[in-house]
Amino acid sequence: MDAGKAGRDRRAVTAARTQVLIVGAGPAGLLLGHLLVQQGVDTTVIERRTPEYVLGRIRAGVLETVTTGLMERLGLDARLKAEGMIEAGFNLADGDRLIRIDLEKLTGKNLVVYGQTELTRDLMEGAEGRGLRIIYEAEDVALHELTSDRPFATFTLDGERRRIDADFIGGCDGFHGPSRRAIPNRVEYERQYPFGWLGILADVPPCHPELIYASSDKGFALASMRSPTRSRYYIQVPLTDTLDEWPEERLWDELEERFSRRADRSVIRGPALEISIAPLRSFVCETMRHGRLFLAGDAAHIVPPTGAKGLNLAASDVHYLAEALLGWFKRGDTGLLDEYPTRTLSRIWKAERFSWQLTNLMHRFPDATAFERKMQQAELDYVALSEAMQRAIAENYIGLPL
Ligand code: RFL
Ligand code: PHB
Repeated sequence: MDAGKAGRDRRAVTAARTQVLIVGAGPAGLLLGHLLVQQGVDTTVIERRTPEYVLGRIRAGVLETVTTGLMERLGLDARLKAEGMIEAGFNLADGDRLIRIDLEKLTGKNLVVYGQTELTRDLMEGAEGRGLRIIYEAEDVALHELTSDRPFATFTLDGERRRIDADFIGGCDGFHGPSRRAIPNRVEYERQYPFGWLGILADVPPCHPELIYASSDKGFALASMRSPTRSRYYIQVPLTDTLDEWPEERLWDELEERFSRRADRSVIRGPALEISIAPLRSFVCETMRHGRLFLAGDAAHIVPPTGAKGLNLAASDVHYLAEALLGWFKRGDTGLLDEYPTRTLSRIWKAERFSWQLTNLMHRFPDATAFERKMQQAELDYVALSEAMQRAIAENYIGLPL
């Protein structure tokens, strides 16, 4: 069954009561939903968009063991195993120099390149057969009575106002969703960067077998991939730039320059399947719980994509949250629910630090002083010669243990 068909099946809208109501059918909401229904907890997901819209967003590409492990636990990893590309290492480029971070040698572990879109598709397509209810196109979601033991959500579907009562609500509705905003007096930390990433997806072979994060005088560039025949590239652009200013030829020219026009990273051009611009931000909402509402994923935190951590952090939140909710449903134990913010924030802040550090190291900041630029160069020189530095980068990049 295809994900689109499930999305429009109005018979899905039967529950006026569910044990866990999840807002948002991104990776966080879908992973949480599957982990709960697998253990017999009645769960409903409400999503504002259509399944096609959710699957049309091109985002993450690099999966840590925490994410692939959850897909394996759910038995939804057949395509991931068949099509995911193992990344044994990645590269930091600095002008002509290529510094290889050998993940397998330095940590004994590797990563998998598999698009967030494909992971989401696997989770969506697996939903109906496993009893995970997903209600798409739910508009104007509002959360109520969160500090009571009977929280509920209201929303509009096909022009009709509906209500679903629950024992708990999972706020998995991303950075712009209503869940975090429903928490009064929340404590938040934020840094905005003075640039964004312009991304292009194209059916051309990748310019290099491994990812390359490049620091160049014209700004940062990233070469990534989705398959041996599909490439994903990003360049740092000023926040004020719009897509109109980046016709495809200009973007390919820029990529060639930022990869130093070298034969060992020569970009192959092709028509774009998707082009988009995203701003870069670091953000943490430390108040991840309000009564019976629990936040997970981008609803609670954002990292700049340089460390490839966003989706993987969403997966680790969900790991902790599913464990805590199952403790309550199976044993009436509230301990892990109380500990959820502390347990998950400890991992979040370390991922925030790493993503911030790699962003600072590899990008050109418009207001950087000559001294700060020298510091970036000295740090890259140090990384190039020090195995200890490379190991520190590698152990963060593959993901710190849960
Ligand atoms: P999502 O994916 O934003 O999903 C939230 C869902 O909630 C829905 N929603 C609502 N539903 C109902 N009512 C409302 N009022 C709602 N408001 C919103 C939305 O429609 C959506 O379906 O959050 P989630 O699930 O927490 O997942 C987080 C990840 O998507 C995100 O962290 C990653 O994409 C970040 N990221 C990367 N992460 C990695 O781990 N590795 C990477 O390589 C990586 N690369 C990236 C990235 C993010 C990028 N962008 C565009 C910001 C590359 C880029 C360019
Ligand atoms: C991607 O392939 O989209 C990707 C890879 C690594 C990152 C960010 C995005 O750090």
